Amino acid sequence: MAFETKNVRNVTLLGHSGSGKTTFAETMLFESNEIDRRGSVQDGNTVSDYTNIEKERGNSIFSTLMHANWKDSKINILDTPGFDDFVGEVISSLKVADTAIVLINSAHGVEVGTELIWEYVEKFETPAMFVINQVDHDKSDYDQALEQMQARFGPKVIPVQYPLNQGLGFNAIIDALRMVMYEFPADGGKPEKKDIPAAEMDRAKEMHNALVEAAAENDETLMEKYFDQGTLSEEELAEGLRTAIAHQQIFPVMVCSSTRNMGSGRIMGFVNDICPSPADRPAAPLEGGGELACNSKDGTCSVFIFKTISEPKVGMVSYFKVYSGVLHPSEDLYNANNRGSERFSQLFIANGKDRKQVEELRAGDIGVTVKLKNSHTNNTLNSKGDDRRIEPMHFPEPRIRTAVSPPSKSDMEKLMKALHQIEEEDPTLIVEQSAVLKQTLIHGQGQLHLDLIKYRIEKVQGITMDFIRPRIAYRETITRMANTQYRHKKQSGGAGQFAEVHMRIEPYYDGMPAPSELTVKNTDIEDLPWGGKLAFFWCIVGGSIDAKYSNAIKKGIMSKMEEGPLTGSRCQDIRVCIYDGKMHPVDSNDMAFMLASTHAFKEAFNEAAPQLLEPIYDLEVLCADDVMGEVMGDLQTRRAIIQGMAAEGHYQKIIAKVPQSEMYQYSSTLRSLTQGKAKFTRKFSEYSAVPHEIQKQLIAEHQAELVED
Ligand SMILES: Nc1nc2c(ncn2[C@@H]2O[C@H](COP(=O)(O)OP(=O)(O)O)[C@@H](O)[C@H]2O)c(=O)[nH]1
Ligand SMILES: [Mg+2]
Repeated sequence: MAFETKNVRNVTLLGHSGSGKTTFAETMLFESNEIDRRGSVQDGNTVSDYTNIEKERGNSIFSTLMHANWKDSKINILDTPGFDDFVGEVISSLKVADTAIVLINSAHGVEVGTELIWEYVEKFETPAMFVINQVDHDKSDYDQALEQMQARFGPKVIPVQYPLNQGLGFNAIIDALRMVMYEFPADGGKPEKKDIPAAEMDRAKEMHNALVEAAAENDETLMEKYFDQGTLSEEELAEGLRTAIAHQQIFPVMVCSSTRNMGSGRIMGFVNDICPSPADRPAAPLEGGGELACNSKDGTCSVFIFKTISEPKVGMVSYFKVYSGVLHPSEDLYNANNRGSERFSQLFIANGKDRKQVEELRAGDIGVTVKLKNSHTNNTLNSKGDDRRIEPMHFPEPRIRTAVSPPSKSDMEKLMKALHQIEEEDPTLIVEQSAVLKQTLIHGQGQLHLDLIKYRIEKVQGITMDFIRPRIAYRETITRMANTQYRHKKQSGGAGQFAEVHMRIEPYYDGMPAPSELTVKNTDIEDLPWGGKLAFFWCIVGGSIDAKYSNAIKKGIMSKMEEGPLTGSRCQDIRVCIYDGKMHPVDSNDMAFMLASTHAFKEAFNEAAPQLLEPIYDLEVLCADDVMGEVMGDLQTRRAIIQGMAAEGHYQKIIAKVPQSEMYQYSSTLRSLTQGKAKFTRKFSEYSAVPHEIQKQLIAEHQAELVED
């Protein structure tokens, strides 16, 4: 049976690792009879964490699609991993979700992972609600969690429920929307509806009134009714909440114990009654302007692929959302990103690894297909005649990198193939074969992210892959002027070679005045492919060198600038003036002038107080107050320059400049220093001078390498 758009609910479960998302999903599937036995994260048998790697580690790494039928709705559930190493999975889930359900661990309150996720919820403008989970925990503190949520996410955070008796004895929830108490049997499941105990009535009423006000606040007719009647009917209240949630005017808070299976049914009921269907969301923006309303009746079919994963024996599995129209297995679709045609010959709905074939999927619904020929994440496929492209997802810049050393030359090809396959599935992984550094590098979101890629390569592909320290792309420049002349002369039988070049080199900067004492005939300011500039000035008067050799002379300089005199790194920001020289009517040629200028440049460079430059990154660390000292202490050992500190919510934000060479393994160090209570982003900022002692050491290392070669 296919679900109408208005009966589809797409929710994604978000939250700090360990808040209980996967367990909560399992509970929803059990309560809606999708499964007849509840697995647990400990036993490694949940529907959501179905891959071997997740079972082994005991937490989620990939987002998982599931669904639960509840009342009129098909609730599509995307469970996500909590670590920010896997933020790509959060982004793709938020792209297609219409409600974000943010889980809060009742014993911990707002955590770093909650903060991170909230940034994305705000960015995507996704309607959101909270579930305070684990209220059965002996350290559960609902009031404190709620207080932190309101402090951090604002007064739109409005409770719908609270636990009557949190802690080990938990078995009842007070519901201020329905004004009832749900009392659960010892093993959870379907609760009994009871009157709210007299002692709780004041608190429940106060909560109810706050809800009514929030629901009426943005709707004039409801507001009038509320003033007239002093209250709203359940249907009016629901109507007001529906609008308010869809427009992110309120973030309701529900309560649950996932392990005891207490509360998930009511939450699904709330999702069914109150949360937006895909048709209640703004039309999807299209690339290149325009938008696409979610409509199964009038629209032609458009489908967006938000995730792919390769499965042994099956090959590529593609997860998609139907943005418009109705998708049938018989129809040919056209990929608007690469113009290819595709047929979704089998349509599935999924509960983790279990897939069930369906005959159609309507606008708003989420499904799975296999064996697409040439369609990838972020592609849109349309019925013939349309070339709509849904605005693609954007993934964050990598935060860490490592070099990879393969065991043998013959395995290199296999390794690259495996890496590229993972790269295809995981848009936050970047594989780079760097000719400059002579290394294969992988860039990702954190140490855990990279470690898991290594694990997959080793376990699944059987290739051992070691991580080694990546080289640094240093740069070389000069700090003062130097003049030099070089004569290249060769007379070994046959034709001789002769060229003499006199050059001045000096540090170059934009807007630099013309050289004194020289007559500039021609200027050529070149943007170097690796950044920075070469200003090449031709200052020959009286024809001591024919202008036809200027190209060869410049080439000679460039060849040395590509492999700098100090450490073989690239040179930048240098002005070279060619002001004199000699040529020979027979023995001079391009080659001779090239060699002469290369040598002249190298000599001049070494006399011009050369300076190594290193890449500097802008680093932002967000950490809890109590680990601030550790984070700062560690930064001091990394030659960091602190730019600023500011409170953000109950976290501290540290902004610093840190040399790339000092960032190695920062991700894992930070995690262990702070027990996961910190996160960071980094971005390339600029090149700056390497301290003298380190420069000496780097030059010595380069010399030693040259000798070895
Ligand atoms: N006491 C208690 N523990 C829970 C509850 N929900 C989850 N847990 C436990 O918390 C841990 C993390 O749960 P998991 O579902 O993997 O969290 P996720 O990382 O958010 O997916 C597991 O040990 C669960 O058994 C709950 O409601 N109460
Ligand atoms: Mg999980």
